[in-house]
Amino acid sequence: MSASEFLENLDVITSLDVALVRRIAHLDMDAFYASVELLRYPQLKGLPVVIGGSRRREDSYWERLVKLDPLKDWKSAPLSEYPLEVFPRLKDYVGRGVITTATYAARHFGIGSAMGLMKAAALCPEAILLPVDFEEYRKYSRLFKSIITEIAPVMEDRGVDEVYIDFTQTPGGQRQGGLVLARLIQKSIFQATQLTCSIGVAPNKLLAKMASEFNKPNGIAILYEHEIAAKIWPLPCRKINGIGPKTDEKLKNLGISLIGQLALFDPSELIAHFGQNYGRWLIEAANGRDKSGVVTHSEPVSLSRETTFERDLHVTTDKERLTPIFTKLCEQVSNDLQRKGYLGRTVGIKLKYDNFKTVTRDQTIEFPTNDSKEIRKFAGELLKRVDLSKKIRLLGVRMGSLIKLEDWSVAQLSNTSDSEVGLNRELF
Ligand code: DCP
Ligand code: MG
Repeated sequence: MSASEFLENLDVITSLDVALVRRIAHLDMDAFYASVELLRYPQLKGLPVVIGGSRRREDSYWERLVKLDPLKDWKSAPLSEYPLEVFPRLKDYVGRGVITTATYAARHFGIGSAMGLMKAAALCPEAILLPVDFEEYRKYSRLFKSIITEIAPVMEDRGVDEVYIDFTQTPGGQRQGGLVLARLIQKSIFQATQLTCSIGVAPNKLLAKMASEFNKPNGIAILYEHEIAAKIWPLPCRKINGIGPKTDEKLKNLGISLIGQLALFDPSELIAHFGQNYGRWLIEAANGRDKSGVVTHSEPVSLSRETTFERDLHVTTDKERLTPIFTKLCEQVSNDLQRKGYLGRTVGIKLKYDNFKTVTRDQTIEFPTNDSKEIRKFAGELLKRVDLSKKIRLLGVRMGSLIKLEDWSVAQLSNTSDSEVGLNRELF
């Protein structure tokens, strides 16, 4: 190649990255439900606030507001003008509700997700309690995700407030380990929603998920492969996404509490305890290795509905209360399936007894369904397979082995014989 030809091609040559390093980001919104609530009640910023208990009702504060100032037209007043006195406090809560999330100010008191509201009240009685408003959270969830995909299109949706993003081929994704792109995304989300998030960028999803917690809230952490020993190994095993409380307990019994200890543990012993698949995965994970890709489109595996009762119920003495609850759960699952366009082939039930022990039962049915009566029938059969002598505090219904309605129609059609299909074609 001549010098002039070389110069002409220089643009092409420099734009070809010799070897793109795999860079994956995990983004997680900060105190998500609480932060969305604070958008409408900015007067609560900096205060301990927890979200949970009941669902939001438009008029829930009016009575108190009118008492406070009967002359003011509260219905047309902006929510940001509601005085602090009208918001309910944790100390006044009675019931079994749990916390979905808490502001960072409330977390300083030891309050966190999944904690009972009454337990939290003992830790911070003056904390403000706001009801949940899933519709609003879903709205902001869609909004922040759409902002991300405008900038970085390879995104995996992991639920209401978290996503994985493949930075590898995205402009800015390689610069400073992904810092440049992470900053741009963080800033763009804030500009559009006033919400903050935290981002971890690492060689894979497993490490990125851990890194996104490093500088929470409103932080970015960049992790390189050569830092695994220094930054990942000192962390407790539970920090690995995929190690739950039961595995953690078993690992502790083997004298393993930190990821580094797990990484250096005898692999054959781990496999002996946890089986081939999970044992090998534990070793890979502890060494920060994860090949899983960023999946841009995914289907739900199952759909379920469950409810915790205000007081524990007994199947025989509380039959009149339980039966409609059970039927309603089946109807809700059926509605969810229909709305999302799925049929399910596995019907499941879940019961939590008054001693908190949980049991599940399921059965695979011949023809997939989304019909509430059928689901009710099969779920009812499953109830006969569990111990109903004890009181229960939670009941749930689940449909698994989902298939898309249109896939099932196609499968049905291709299962029919040629002559029938031919006949159908002629008829239509
Ligand atoms: N959530 C819930 N029940 C739980 C945990 C979480 O309903 N046991 C809901 C409320 C959270 C949202 O899911 O706002 C996201 O969960 P996170 O674990 O990401 O928690 P947050 O976003 O609230 O806080 P963080 O800043 O720690 O991410
Ligand atoms: Mg979050």
